[in-house]
Amino acid sequence: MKSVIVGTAGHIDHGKTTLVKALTGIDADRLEEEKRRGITIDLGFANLELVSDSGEQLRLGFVDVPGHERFVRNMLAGVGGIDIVLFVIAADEGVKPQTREHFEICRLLSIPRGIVALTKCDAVDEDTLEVVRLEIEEFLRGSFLDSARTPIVPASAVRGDGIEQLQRKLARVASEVSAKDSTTLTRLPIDRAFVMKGFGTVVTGTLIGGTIRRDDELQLHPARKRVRTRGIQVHGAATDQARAGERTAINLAGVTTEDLARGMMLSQVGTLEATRSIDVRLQLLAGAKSLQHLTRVHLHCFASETVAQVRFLDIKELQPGQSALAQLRPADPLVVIPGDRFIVRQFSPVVTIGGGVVLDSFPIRRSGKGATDAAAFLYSIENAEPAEALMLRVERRDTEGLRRSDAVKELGRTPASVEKDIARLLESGRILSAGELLVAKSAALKATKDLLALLLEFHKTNPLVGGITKETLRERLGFGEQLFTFLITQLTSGKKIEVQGEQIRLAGRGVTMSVEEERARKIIEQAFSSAGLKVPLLKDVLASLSIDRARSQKIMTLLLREGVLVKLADELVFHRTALEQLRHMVAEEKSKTPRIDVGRFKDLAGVTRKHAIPLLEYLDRERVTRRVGDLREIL
Ligand SMILES: Nc1nc2c(ncn2[C@@H]2O[C@H](COP(=O)(O)OP(=O)(O)OP(=O)(O)O)[C@@H](O)[C@H]2O)c(=O)[nH]1
Ligand SMILES: [Mg+2]
Repeated sequence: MKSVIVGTAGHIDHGKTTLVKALTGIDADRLEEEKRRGITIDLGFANLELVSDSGEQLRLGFVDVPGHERFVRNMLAGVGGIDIVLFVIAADEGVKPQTREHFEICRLLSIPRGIVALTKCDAVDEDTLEVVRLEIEEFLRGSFLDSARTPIVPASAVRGDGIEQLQRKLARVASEVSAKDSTTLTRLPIDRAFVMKGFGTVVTGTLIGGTIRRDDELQLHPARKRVRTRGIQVHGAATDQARAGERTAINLAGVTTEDLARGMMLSQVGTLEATRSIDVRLQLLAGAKSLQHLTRVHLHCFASETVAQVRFLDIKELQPGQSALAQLRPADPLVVIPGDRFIVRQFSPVVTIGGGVVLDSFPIRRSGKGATDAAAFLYSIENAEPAEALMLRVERRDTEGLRRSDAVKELGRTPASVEKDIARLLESGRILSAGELLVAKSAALKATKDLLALLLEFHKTNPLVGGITKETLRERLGFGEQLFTFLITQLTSGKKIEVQGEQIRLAGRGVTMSVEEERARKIIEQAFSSAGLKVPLLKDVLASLSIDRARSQKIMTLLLREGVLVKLADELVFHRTALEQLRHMVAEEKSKTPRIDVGRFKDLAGVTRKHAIPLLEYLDRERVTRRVGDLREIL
């Protein structure tokens, strides 16, 4: 069955609640205070099942809103998820201030369709009714409620006029609007939270996307809490699942009402996140004052309400009736996805001044020139098709790449549907997949070029070094682990580079050694590493080799450049591990005595005086020790 949400709108006392009751039989004023004062204060709910002319079964959920100007914020909490507005204007009063304000709100929220009910027609004569009808037609001309597609239905709750006709028109419009999609990401903006005797914690809201089933785990935002769906009611009846477009009540486990409030959001686990900066297109109403950069406003999105600062991207001030790109910085984090609509109200006095559409709920940090790039990105993403929007988001990350989970979070779409677009872009070769990371082909090519250029440069300046270590190369390029590993794997299999242990070199470059030379290198290294600090003479080690002097010199130079061996004096060479151990030993000695003399050092290191002096001088240079007269202070 198709489910559609109908919201009332209109000035105070124009007969919204009375009309909902006449249509559904349900009194949506549920608070004692509402009944006593005869006005609506907070949202009320009702439901009705209808059959369209073509036989389609329709389930209408009604959200009845207050008309009082002081309760517009409550009206805003309910109007966010509606598909059809039942726009109520009393025949005896015509267009009044909240008729205008509610109309602007519905227009800014881009509510697709509506029906105009001209209520209290029993209170006026035929001529007056006709005059009011003309006034309303004039007021709505050219808008989404233009009389060409939106019927104006005269009604009287007292006499019962127009009620059946309204039901028929509602059924027609409801069958024409596109239903909310229950295959999208699940989101339930919470508009009420309370304890129900015998059940526990219950929240209600209009399910604006996806499906919720019994026993589902859901994420509560912005509290970052996991909750479980213990029971579900749709339109007051228990059910196993709620689908997008349904007024939904959920009995939650794992949370108490203290943790809950209107404006919070339930979503599918592990997909969405609340954000503190949102890039938007902001539209200012023609009747508003111009809006300055950095002004604070009240921001309403679905059931949430917070204060936010407005930062324009490419202008200083927004003129009435104009729109511009802006970044909103809400005081409280909220969950929004591209395409979501919002309303802004002046900070004080509080009146509706505009609204707009979310373009990017996770903008990339920027300053200075970056602001222009951000504006360019938003202009291009504003009207992009879904797959193209993904492409633009991958591109803007350049060599940093976009993680798949971030793509889901940024696009606000299900992992499955994002994967479909990823598959298409991968197939067309426009993006590459490096594990979790998506990188634009152009960025990957640039990264490859940079990597090869850096390697070439390295070989030129280090002719005697076999290659650069992986970590050094990655750090110099500033690439993330995943992209780097991906490029190295690609370039290795493409025989552009060679990897040996931790070293990378351009194919065919670097220092190449014969088998004999390799063996000699190992012998030298081994001789010094096993000797510890009691090192042999360099000339003795070299003499033991089966290769000539020129070649052994080359190997020595290599070992010294790579830092495997360290030369402290002409014939005095140590292995780096021996020196590292010495440093530790000396550092530990500090706990026993802050200063040592040469004698103590000789004992400690187990070396002769001949070696002790160069070693101590080395430690001085390395700032492990400092010479103080005949002693060494351990630093
Ligand atoms: N004569 C007449 N009176 C009506 C009609 N509809 C509503 N009323 C009366 O108008 C008053 C206000 O009606 P409500 O339905 O509470 O108006 P509302 O638009 O819901 O008001 P708020 O929710 O406070 O904005 C009540 O006294 C109703 O009895 C109608 O068709 N004819
Ligand atoms: Mg009411």
